Amino acid sequence: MQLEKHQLDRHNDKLFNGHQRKLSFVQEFTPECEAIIKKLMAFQIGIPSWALGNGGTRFGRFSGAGEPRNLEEKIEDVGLLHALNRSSGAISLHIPWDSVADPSNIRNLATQYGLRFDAMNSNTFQDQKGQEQSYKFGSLQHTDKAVRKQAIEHNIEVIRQGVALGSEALTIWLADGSCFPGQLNFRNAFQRTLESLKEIYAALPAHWKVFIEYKAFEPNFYSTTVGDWGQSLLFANKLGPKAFTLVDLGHHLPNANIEQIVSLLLMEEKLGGFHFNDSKYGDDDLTAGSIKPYQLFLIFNELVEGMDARGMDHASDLGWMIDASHNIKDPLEDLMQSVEAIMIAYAQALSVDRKALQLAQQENDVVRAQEILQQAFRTDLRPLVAEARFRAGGALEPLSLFRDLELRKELIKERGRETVSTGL
Ligand SMILES: [Mn+2]
Repeated sequence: MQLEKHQLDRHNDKLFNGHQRKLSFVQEFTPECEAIIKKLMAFQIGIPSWALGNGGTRFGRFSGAGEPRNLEEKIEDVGLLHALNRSSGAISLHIPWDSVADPSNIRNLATQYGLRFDAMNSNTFQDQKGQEQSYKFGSLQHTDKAVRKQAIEHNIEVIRQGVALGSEALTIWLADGSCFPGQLNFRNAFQRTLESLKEIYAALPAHWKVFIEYKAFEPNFYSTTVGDWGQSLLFANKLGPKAFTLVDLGHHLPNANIEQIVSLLLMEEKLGGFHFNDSKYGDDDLTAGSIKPYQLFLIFNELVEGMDARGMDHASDLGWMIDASHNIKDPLEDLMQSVEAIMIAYAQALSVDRKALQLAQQENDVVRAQEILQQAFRTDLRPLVAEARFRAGGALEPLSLFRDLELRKELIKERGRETVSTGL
């Protein structure tokens, strides 16, 4: 399904005057408005192919309706999102769930929707039908060389498929670890994992990156072989300049200071990618900004500060992606909320008075430092985000347009009620 221009125009015309009034108010008090709008327009957030259907929990799955049934329909959904918000111009695939028989067709389809292929994701956390070796006791860390070999070859196959689609990065998240004390020799597991990663690294094309994602616990509950940013950084440093750490917001122990982690990884030139979501207890994979919007802002504050310190391009030098799952909301509506929350946090971080903050830090003026950050956080910059969307050809209010046009109903008409997304 494609959004028609007249549908967008009618929506924007109706809201235009109200939007203008809100925008001029913000412009009056935010000196850097134009620069912020330009940066917002350039900023694109990758949408994972597995977030377009209802994921459920390990207790059950309540199927949504009109879910995409194959990769083509997933691309169609991301295309629809992007047409609405103009900030979701990339899709991230998961192999083997999205294995492609004809990559050039898929590539053309994505181009039609203005989408590129973000990082490719491998999967050695579950066994596939007909697979020779089992990942029950790990993949790249496994004690049996044959299992490791199978997992290495899978990752190399993912790179091969990614090359055909024009992707330029591989994300490796390992479920490897142990569930009980004594099960694993930590050092040996680390070394075996490193040896396996080296073989995958050697297969990367020259301009590719590999992202090593860490996670504190789950599905293993005693130890995880890439359990935190320190372990990921160890791997990335040992592998070489194309290897980076990937931060997934939900993959930390409670109350971890993620903004500090981000700041130091940027300093070390080893922050590669980001997975946005939100959580209250663990890897809850909730809508970005739904639980801790201030933390999201503080993370962006460090991202902007750290990237500017290195002269990095905000839009292209890191891989930005959502990694959430949807249990009770319409996946497309949920993704629109996540993208909006990310854009607001980014806009607010861009509006921080950096010079004043540096001065306050230098003079140990703690009160002033807090005031500067909270001034940015408490200023409603939604009109700037809407203006960026509008100028890029999107909708002033994507969510209301999605509802007004009853787009989910249309998708159900096309695809049916009882659909299950591949991989879910
Ligand atoms: Mn993730």
